[in-house]
Amino acid sequence: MTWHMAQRAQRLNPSTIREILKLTERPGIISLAGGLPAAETFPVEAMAQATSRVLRDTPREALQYAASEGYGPLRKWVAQELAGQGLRVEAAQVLITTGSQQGLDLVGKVLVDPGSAVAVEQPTYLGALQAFAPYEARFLPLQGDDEGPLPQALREASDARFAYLLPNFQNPSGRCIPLARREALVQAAASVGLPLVEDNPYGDLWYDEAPPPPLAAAAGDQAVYLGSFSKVLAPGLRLGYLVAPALLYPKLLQAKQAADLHTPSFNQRVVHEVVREGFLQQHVPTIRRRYRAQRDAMEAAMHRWLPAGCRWVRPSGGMFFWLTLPSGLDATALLAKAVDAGVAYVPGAAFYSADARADTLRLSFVTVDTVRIEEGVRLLGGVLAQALERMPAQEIRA
Ligand code: N5F
Repeated sequence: MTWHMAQRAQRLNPSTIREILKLTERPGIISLAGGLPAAETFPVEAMAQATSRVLRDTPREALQYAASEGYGPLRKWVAQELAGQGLRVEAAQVLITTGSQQGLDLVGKVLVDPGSAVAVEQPTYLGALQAFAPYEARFLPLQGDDEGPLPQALREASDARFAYLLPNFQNPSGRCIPLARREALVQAAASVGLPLVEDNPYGDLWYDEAPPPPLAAAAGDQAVYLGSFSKVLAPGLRLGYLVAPALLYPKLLQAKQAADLHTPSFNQRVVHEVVREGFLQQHVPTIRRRYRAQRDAMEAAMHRWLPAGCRWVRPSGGMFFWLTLPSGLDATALLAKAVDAGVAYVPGAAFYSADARADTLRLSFVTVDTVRIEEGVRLLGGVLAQALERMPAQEIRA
């Protein structure tokens, strides 16, 4: 007997992040790789209290199968929360998902045919590439600059089923799209009828000032918006949501029914119990303070330990530094040496849909404390310096 695999199975690829996470489970490795929130920020006490209230007050409902759309009061809470960011939506447009990663998969399932073009930033979130690829998307790289994709690039992508954009503290580059560029992008997309899929797991993690309103606030029915509880509460809950126009909602819902019937109702009720009386208003600022200090510690360490020729832009939010190495250095090739030295990162190449740049890498500043950030960056600096020494002089073009 032979198993004959579907065409799409060929396009299922291992996540570079998940593969590296396995390596980093080795004792002693300082992982600056996965975007793992600092475990110290997980609201263990609030979760414990909410869990016992849910089990005391609504145990049977919480443990039963439930609606695919999600827990009503949580959907309402999400709609109210988004209104505060300028995105006016009905609770009926909110679909609770099993992490925003599932939202990406559902979007691919409903919107992508084999060969459909999907416009993506360069670099972009590799988990989105991983989600869209099995539906046989053809990626259309969007040209951009320091402020994000160029409006003209969106106009030229009018054939695409949608443009996948990360306006706030992009994974991996850290870049935040300024207001004027957002307006120009929404206008450009509207002028050619290009729908937008906006992914925003990091919007609450700002360290200097709150980001401008989401694209979906101006784009209305032309956008699908994805959000997550992973970075403000805990990723192990696997709780996210999407907001979709009425035309798309039923299909996304049916795609979700086929995938998992519904997101765990127990988790939804516990999280609603945690957030419903404003817990995040106190909690999120504590995360911001912590991550701001960690970002600053990482930047100081980078100035201290990285060899000349390394470049980065300080992110004003999110979780990542995006590093460009002196050219000639290959971050993918150097990863094994870095792990041997005791530090892990994600090579930048994984974040490109085409023309991957080998001289880039992503460092998370949120996962480990400032002492280990300093040590991790020192180790990385050592690996890079050694690689530079071994390189013939003519190959270094910093
Ligand atoms: O809501 P959730 O937890 O499913 O988050 C998925 C997600 C969606 N969109 C963007 C832009 C994201 O950055 C993420 C989460 N990405 C992390 C990362 O490191 O890039 C988490 C990956 C951790 C892992 O694969 O274990």
